[in-house]
Amino acid sequence: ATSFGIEEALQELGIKELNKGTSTGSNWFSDGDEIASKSPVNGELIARVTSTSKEDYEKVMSAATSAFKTWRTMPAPQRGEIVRQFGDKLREKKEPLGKLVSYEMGKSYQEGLGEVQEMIDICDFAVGLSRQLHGLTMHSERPGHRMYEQYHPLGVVGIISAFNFPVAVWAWNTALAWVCGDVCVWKPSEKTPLCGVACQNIAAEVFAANNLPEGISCLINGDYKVGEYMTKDKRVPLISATGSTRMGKIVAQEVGARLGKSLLELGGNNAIIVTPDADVKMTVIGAVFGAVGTAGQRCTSTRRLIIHESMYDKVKNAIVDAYKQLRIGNPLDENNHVGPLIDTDAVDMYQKALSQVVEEGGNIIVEGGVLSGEGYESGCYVKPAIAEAQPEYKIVQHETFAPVLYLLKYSGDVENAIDIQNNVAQGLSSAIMTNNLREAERFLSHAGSDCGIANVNIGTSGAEIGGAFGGEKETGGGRESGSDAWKVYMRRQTNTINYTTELPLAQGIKFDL
Ligand code: UN1
Repeated sequence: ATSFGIEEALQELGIKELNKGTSTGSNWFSDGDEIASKSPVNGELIARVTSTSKEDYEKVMSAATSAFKTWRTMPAPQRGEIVRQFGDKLREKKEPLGKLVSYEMGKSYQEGLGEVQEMIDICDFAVGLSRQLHGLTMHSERPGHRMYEQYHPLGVVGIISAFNFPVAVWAWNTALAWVCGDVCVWKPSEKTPLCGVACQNIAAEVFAANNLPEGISCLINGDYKVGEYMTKDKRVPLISATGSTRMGKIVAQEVGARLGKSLLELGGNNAIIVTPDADVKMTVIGAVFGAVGTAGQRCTSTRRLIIHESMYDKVKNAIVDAYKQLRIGNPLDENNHVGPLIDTDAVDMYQKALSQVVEEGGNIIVEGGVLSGEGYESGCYVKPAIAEAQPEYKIVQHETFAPVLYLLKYSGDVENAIDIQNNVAQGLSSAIMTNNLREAERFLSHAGSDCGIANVNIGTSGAEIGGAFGGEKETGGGRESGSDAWKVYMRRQTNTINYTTELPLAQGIKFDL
């Protein structure tokens, strides 16, 4: 861990050998078992973090609920000012934090920096938003009455995030929730706890400098059992959860059972449709980055290419050629394109997917495999693979969080491709490569893509923060980040005010006393 400036980065982020939550110095409490964070880059132990017991959780909740009382009464633009300062701190810490993301999670350093950039961008967005938490006014049907609506803070927002975007997804949620007047309790993935601690340290510094109460930002650590404290807790009106569909179904049921709100951002099975009018060069860039970027571990990763038969061989050859250029290795070394998978369990799932596609009749055209030897000691490095398959194969219908790309062929009209693309359980991201206006518009029409994200001449991954992010069907239906996604973090209230001396009833009802 002495190379690539990791030691310096850890030091700058306040990461110690054992990171222990206490009530002083940083806004988290935890005294439970230790979680070891091992880097998939080289298999080395980076540091340890204490997990949150039920008792610690109660301390966290009382810090959060009492902080809410102060925070909710602060004018939203002043809350925006705190988020502005947080964004500035992230600018200062961009390099060490990007490095930690890369080292703990395994994505390339460039992508680690990109993730911190998303955090900075959402802070800027939230600062502007802090002056735009608008409700509507409407005309009352009664004389001398005024009607309007306002948005009030919701309370404690629980955030459960995944390993693959260990810092950005928290920021999308927390930056918006903060300007909305909420306080947040965050459970990062137990696979990337140090990213959580680093962000918590940065946030704690900003809150302390502004004499704000402990508890606006809280951290809890552990596996799903710790997440369950929140999902079952009535004091948490909103749970925002990012992760697998399997996890999302459990969270939705637990939160739904108490009629809480959940914002779910779950699995994808994202496809790019390649039409007869596609620009092949652009298709290759979009598809290859989409399939192998972050080692295929984005929820927006490209899993399926649906290629028109007239273009099939051309596109296939171009992509196979592009895969030959890929350099797999240490993600901190900027010469490499593809880093490791998160852990050896992920490697197993990758291998199972490759054997399953063959069992189902698929044809592997770019061989996969686990790399070994110098530089690959962690056992987490795999070769991006490509298989020719059929849309209905079980494995093609399934989201495998690894760099496995399926080539599917369609013939005839673009409608046939849209059918294939929609005919999966998930509905996150989708794309079409075409220069044909009619095809593009059909893809975007009511009868087109059923996903939350639909792109033209862009791949499936790499969405900007300004749009609402999320998807339909088993992706969970939630929207995070830009547009009006902030509304889920607030409660809406309709207000009617009578400024007369009469009390007329609505709907013209007569009730004479
Ligand atoms: C995720 O994989 O959970 O659109 C989020 C993208 C990124 C976010 C992905 N901006 O690929």
